[in-house]
Amino acid sequence: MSPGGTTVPESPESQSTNHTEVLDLSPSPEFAAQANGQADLYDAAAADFEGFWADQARQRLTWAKDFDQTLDWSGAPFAEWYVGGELNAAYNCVDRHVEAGNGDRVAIHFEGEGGDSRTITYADLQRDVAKAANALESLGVSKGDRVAIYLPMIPEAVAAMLACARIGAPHSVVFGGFSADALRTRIADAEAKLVITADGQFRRGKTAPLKPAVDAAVEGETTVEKVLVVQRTKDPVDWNDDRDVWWHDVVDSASDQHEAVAHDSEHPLFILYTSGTTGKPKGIFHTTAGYLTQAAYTNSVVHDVHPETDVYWCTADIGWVTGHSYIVYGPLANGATQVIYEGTPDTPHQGRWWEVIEKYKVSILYTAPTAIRTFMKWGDDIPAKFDLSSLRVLGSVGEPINPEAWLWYRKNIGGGHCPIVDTWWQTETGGIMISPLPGVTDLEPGSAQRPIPGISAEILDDEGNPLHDPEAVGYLVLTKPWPGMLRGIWGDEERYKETYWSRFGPKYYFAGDGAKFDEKGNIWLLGRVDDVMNVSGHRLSTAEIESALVSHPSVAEAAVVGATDETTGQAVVAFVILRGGHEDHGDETVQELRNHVAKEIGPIAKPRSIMVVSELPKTRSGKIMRRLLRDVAENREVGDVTTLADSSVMGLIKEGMSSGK
Ligand code: 6R9
Repeated sequence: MSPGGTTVPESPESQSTNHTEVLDLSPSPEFAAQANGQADLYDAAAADFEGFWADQARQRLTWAKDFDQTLDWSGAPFAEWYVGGELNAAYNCVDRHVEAGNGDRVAIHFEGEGGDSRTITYADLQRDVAKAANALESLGVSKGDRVAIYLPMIPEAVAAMLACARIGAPHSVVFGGFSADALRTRIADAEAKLVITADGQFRRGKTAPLKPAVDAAVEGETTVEKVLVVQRTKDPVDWNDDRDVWWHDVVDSASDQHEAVAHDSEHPLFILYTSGTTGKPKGIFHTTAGYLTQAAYTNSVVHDVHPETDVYWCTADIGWVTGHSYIVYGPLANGATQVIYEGTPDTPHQGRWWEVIEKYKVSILYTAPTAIRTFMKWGDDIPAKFDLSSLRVLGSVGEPINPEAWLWYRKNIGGGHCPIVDTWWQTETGGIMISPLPGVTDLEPGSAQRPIPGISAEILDDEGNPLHDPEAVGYLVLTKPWPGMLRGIWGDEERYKETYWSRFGPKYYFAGDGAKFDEKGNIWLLGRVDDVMNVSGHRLSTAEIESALVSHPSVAEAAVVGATDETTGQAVVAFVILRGGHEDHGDETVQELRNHVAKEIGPIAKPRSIMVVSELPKTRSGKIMRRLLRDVAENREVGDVTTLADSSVMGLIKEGMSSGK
């Protein structure tokens, strides 16, 4: 985060439209009456902050040993929540529901891309998790060991995560779309002892291999001792007898009885890598009790999950934090019934999601603006062919949802009546932080609105003064610790302090997002202020993609920016300088570099466009001025160039573009 040098994005014109004049966006009395989240929660949290969070933890979770202290902030910014307490996260997500007589309740309706499906009850899940935990222990995993998980969206991914949690072995889930190199770096940073993967996955009607990436990632010197492989596609795989073990050999034959020992409240639950401002991904780590409390609480009051009656579907991948908090830990802690879908939204047809909703009578849908904008593009007639009347709550996460997409979502998916919860949060926050409560809040399309009960936020100007004037754009900060907060960056205490708790001093958590209040006091999130992009709700760092580009033999220098994109929110646009002796072969060069990035990081990071340039705009201190490149990428008049070391550079770049070079 470049303090002082950050630019807060301007708020797009369209966001200011006042739609509430024409639409009634207050909760219906029927909805309000049955909602889990009631207005008195705000008062309770304001009156007694620690008491409020203590109640949430005790009411929502089952403890093996009660805690003595709700919050210890004496070592700030390192927090401890629920000090002295002990519990097991997997027991809370599975066993206790069976013990309460709900073993027959469906935990997971699994729907494969090709239409294969499996129904997993809580009793089934208990056996699956126990077996997996026994298998992991037989492979030498014990409390404190790290386990990397590189799996598609299949029920085994949930069982694997919960088995780790049960043992107390922090998991590090790596998104299945990441490359072997990305996986290798993450394995090395966490010093993972075991990797859980699959032979492959189904994508767009075809199989895509996963195991070769793991083979490459653990080749040579590695901390990994065993690779546990789920058979999903049955495609042939290379096999190392000393290292590789089939899931169906060791898990299926394991005992379905496994004792869930209690872990300390602050025992690490998982590490999840996310992009930072340098090329090195940050291992955000979360601990057990605080994280689980916040995941369960928010899933209840924000998504309004009623476990006895709702069918909930969060469309995120398990490799992102949304999949952790709102597929695995939150809904399962609450004993909810949910859908897990493996495939893409347009296979075998563009109505696939709506078909899934109709089939399972999904009542709560949680997805991302990028998906909604894609559906808008495909046309209203597609969802109109399906019965979506079971839906009663819609959610959005990952990036700002523009009012147009919000209104389309409400009308075409939500039947014109479902409340939409636009939920702002981060990998670091562990759970939802800013969002309407669906039974309480008068909705405002495009705004995440206000901190949920128990959470406090402010917007600061460059000097750290609170901004309350409507439309004044500043930086979002959180002003109090919260149970689900990250406990640090794995192995790097300094980076944790410096990244989150130094920009505005140690009292404020700096989120890295620009924000403003409107005249009604709603918070509008305006995108990242650092060098992190948000493509389809996925965080990518400019530095990481730049280093991938520069690792290609023909590239001397690269600068990457996120340009506004109608569908994906932002798109990766790269500017490269070729090395001497390497000619620009137009399309061919561009394609080669795009593929190179996909190979180095993953297809998600592939630049939408790459421009070959002769110079990059830099300040005198040599910092690339991405702001100016963003102007070019978004076809705008180039802004202030006075701090450039060489002010003619932008002219050269623009000229190169118009001549089609
Ligand atoms: C959960 C998740 C975090 C960043 C965050 C912000 C953006 C997420 C948003 C939103 C506006 C929302 N973001 N939700 N921006 N409105 N409702 O996405 O975590 O992958 O760590 O990304 O995503 O910029 O800082 P993560």
